[in-house]
Amino acid sequence: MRIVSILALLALTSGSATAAVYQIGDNDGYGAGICDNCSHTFDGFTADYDGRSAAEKLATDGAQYTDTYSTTQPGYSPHGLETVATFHFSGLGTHWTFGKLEIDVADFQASEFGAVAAAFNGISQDFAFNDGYTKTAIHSFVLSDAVLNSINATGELIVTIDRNNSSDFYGIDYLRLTDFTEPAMFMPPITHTAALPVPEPETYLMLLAGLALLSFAYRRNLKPIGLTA
Ligand SMILES: [Ca+2]
Ligand SMILES: [Ca+2]
Ligand SMILES: [Ca+2]
Repeated sequence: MRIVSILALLALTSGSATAAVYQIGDNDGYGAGICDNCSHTFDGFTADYDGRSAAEKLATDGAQYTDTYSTTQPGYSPHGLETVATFHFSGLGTHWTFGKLEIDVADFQASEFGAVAAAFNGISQDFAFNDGYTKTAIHSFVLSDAVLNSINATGELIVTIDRNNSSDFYGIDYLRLTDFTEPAMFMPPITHTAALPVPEPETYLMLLAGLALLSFAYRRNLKPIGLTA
């Protein structure tokens, strides 16, 4: 009950702030319906795989880099000679105090083929994933203060994934940026503390009987003050 009261208070004091979600790519499983955190069906011999919708091919926000394999790898990619995938989130406003970027990828093998050089608004990020060949995975980044400051300064988040120092084959299904401006969103998941056990009727009766016996024994042993034997 106390937790509910705290949540209600937060809801009242948080005004109309709401969390916003910005997404590039439509999470359609690389256009092939491949589930999250499982295995893909691409191989190195058909590496120009292209599962983009017409809208994704025409996009300028970076969706044109989703659903392709291997993304921006010259000679094996539908992107020609491009070596850098750029994802452009715009219209983000200037109020960011917390943010999370989720990216759904396939087949990252950084240790085996070299890590890509990734950056958020030019600030380097660790993309050295080793999910393994044929594996899809969703990775999340909590945005650093430097990245948040850069978003607040520009209203944008530009994600770049540069593969010039990597020969890794990989794919990208979607990127999802979430703006947690709602104070209640910062609260950790509610954990319910165990309630004191409620005695069952039989236990309760036994407890009462025990108390009565104790009371009787106490009265028997009680001697009036001032009397001596
Ligand atoms: Ca798609
Ligand atoms: Ca997916
Ligand atoms: Ca790979």
